[in-house]
Amino acid sequence: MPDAAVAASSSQATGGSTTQQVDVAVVGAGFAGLYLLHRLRKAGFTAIVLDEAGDVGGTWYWNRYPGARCDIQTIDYSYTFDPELETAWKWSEKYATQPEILRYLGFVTERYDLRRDIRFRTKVTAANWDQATERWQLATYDGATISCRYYIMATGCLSAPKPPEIDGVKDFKGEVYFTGRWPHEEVKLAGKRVAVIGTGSSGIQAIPLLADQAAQLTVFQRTPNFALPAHNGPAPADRAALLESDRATYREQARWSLAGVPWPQQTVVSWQLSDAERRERFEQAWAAGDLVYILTQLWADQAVDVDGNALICELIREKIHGIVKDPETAAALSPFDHPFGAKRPCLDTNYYATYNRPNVTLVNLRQEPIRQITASGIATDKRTFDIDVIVFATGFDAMTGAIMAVHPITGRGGKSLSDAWANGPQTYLGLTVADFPNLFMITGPGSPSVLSNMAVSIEQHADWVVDRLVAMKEAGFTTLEATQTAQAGWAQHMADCAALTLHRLANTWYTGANVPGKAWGVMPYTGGVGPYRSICNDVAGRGMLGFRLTGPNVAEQCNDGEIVRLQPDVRLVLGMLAEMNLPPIESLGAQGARDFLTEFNKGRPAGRPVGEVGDGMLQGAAGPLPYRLYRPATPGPHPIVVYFHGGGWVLGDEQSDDPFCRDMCRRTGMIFVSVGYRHAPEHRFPAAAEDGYAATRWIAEHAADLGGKPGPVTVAGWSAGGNIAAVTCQLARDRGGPQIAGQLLICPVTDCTFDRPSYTENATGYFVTRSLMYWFWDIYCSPADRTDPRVSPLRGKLDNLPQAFVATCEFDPLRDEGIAYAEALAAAGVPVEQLKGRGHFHSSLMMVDVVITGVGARAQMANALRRFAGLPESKHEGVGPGVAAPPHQIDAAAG
Ligand code: NA7
Repeated sequence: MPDAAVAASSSQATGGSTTQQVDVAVVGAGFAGLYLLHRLRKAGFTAIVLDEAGDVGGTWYWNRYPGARCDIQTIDYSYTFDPELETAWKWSEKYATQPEILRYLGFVTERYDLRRDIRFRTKVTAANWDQATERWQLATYDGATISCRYYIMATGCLSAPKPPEIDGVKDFKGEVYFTGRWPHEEVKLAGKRVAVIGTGSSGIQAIPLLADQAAQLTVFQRTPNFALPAHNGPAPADRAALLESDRATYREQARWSLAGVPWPQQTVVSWQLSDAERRERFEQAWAAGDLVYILTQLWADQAVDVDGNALICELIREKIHGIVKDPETAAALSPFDHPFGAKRPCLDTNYYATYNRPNVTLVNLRQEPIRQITASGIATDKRTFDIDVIVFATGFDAMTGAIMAVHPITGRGGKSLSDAWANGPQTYLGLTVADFPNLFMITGPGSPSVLSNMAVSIEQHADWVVDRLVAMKEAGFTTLEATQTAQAGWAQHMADCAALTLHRLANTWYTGANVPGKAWGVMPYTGGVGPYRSICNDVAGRGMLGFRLTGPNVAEQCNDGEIVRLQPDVRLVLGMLAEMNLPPIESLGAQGARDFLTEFNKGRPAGRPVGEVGDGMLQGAAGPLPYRLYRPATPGPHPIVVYFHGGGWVLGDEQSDDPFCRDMCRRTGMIFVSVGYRHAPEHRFPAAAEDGYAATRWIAEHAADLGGKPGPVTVAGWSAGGNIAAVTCQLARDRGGPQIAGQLLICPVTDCTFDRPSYTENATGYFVTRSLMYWFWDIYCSPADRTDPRVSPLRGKLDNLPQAFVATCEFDPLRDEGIAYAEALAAAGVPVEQLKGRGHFHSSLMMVDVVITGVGARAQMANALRRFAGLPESKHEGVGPGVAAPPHQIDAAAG
């Protein structure tokens, strides 16, 4: 039915009962549902909001337990769509209590006259897409039905409490409460023996207040959690002043930040700071009482690197031991099994100190699991506790629970959402699901949601959805549906993002691990609020990429594809480079380009410490050359890797790939000698190649003097350095040594033709451009010399060369010539392993601690080097993100 006709008859009789007809039905009257209703109405849609609760508030309607507060500062945890609303409401505390937040949502409801389109005490029980009318039919608990063009689930991420999964709950004769379904009337605990099961945010907020009231409080803890003091009070003056000074800018920065709160991105890495400096930063964060601050502002590697993270864990454990007097209790409260931030940390008020009270006991379920709940209390493996009241703070079936609570949701062709999500939620952008036309989720799985300030994420989603509905209406489309390609691409991008973080190392409700039988996977989008916003905008800007749109009088539109094919950190790096609007490197001249590279390298994180870094001179083909040597901290002598830096035979020096050399030195336990070979245009072909060969010979001859292991050396190089390494192997074979044990070629230049597809596909946009490569070639080598194997090793004789490991990157003009070289080596009988960096660009594998998704590839390259040198492989780190598959052996061609 066309929408105009629907609007004309808002209700229709069907089989004796009445079906309400609206453009849009929204489930949930919390933060999201209220704002959606406001926006939908303003955009001219008829809309209704349905909620099981008796009033507005969503999660804040249900979670009334003592101590319930938000744990994002309230000045950030607010609507921002209307500046007048912002000034009309004043929060009384840094972290508002549940009653105050509920009052705020009530205030918003009245201010925008929302109540008249909200149906309370209306539980939606089923939703069915009717292909014939292209409308959703919603069934409700009381029998009323709703027909809508668009169905939006604003059901919240933490609104379906999970059952306690403990035997005997029904036998208990005392009082039982769930934090997520706390009664409206006062719960009297004075004089009672109270048990709390669960020490997540809810338990940790409630426990100090329950301890105040109860005669005896026994806390049953399965997993200790990290909690930080909230230091609640008035909003901190500095944050409030920042907001007041320029509200619009503050809000805009929040929208583009990582977590939805405007804090800058931290750039200093932990190993650049002394113990004292790290402690100072930590103390400042502890005093700030702000989760987003401590999660993002200590050091840049805290959320992505196990070692950087462990430093924080240790400092927090120290705090716990400082507060809790009984050492055994302090130890039991100290988190041990997950990185800080991988499980939702908590903000508390007097939580740890509560365990110093005489009426509070902690039961460590890791040592004595609960056996069962009995009529009179709780029995563990070791003891029984007589209890009058049990408070379950056992959490939620997060992210998907409230969506799946409407059951069944049936999409195109009768497909049910529970079947579609049997192996975990599959979405496009966390907003839509393939095969479920016109269904939207607000902050659904696959969006930043619970890893962000929900207020910011909710507004972004609601705006995006309503803007799309308006655009569709204007263009005459009536249905919208994500494609399978787009959805699969999003799943890949989600996995790439998650692999960057430490969330994979914790069993939490983020991953579904808290619900028995639930599929495991990091459900929220971990790539950050700002990047996510730009992706959503990109989808719209690129003709609704990944969506199929249809309408009665318009041609179907489907601009299919994946919205992000780059690794997430590569996307950020390239985005930053694009924003810098740099002139093409080739326009700077050779010296200008060298200066640029020096400046550019100053901005990268300092490489990690190795045993020793020293400089020296070696003998090149036509005179002395500088080198830089990286020695492992382990006892030597170590096998030697001769390394050639990148830079198109024009740029760079023995120090310019410093972070990479350090990283590989640490990973391999081998000496890296980075060679400062001569550059063009001062020294054109074959100077660099001849230097490479001469330097390798010199290093092999002087291995013992360098503290290395005499015998065969290994060569490695990136880009033009990869070219030199490959050429060196050919020259060493033909000129009687030195002996080379193996060659690691990273994105190497191997040939002088530029007609392979990667040169066209990646001609621009990925930093190393086709035109830059032309420029390098022109400076280094005249056309007449280009087929010489000393610059185009692909044209050389390839048999009897050392075993090789060839790494290439997907978005690199040099990709295909690297692959061609690997294949040609294999065809010549050389053992070759190939690694194809999916979603990576030419510099990815060099950008240590920046392109973190390159870590898996670096681990594999390091193992290859160790193998070449006859060392045992170090512990395999698994297939890192951005690596299509474990490197595969190319079978040597028969004969
Ligand atoms: P959480 O964070 O999921 O915490 C639930 C707690 O309950 C957690 O400590 C669980 O231990 C514990 N739990 C769950 N089931 C059991 C059983 N069967 N036995 C013992 N202990 C159990 O939920 P919250 O309500 O506290 O917080 C949810 C979010 O709301 C919070 O992160 C904020 O974002 C707001 P486990 O860790 O699983 O071992």
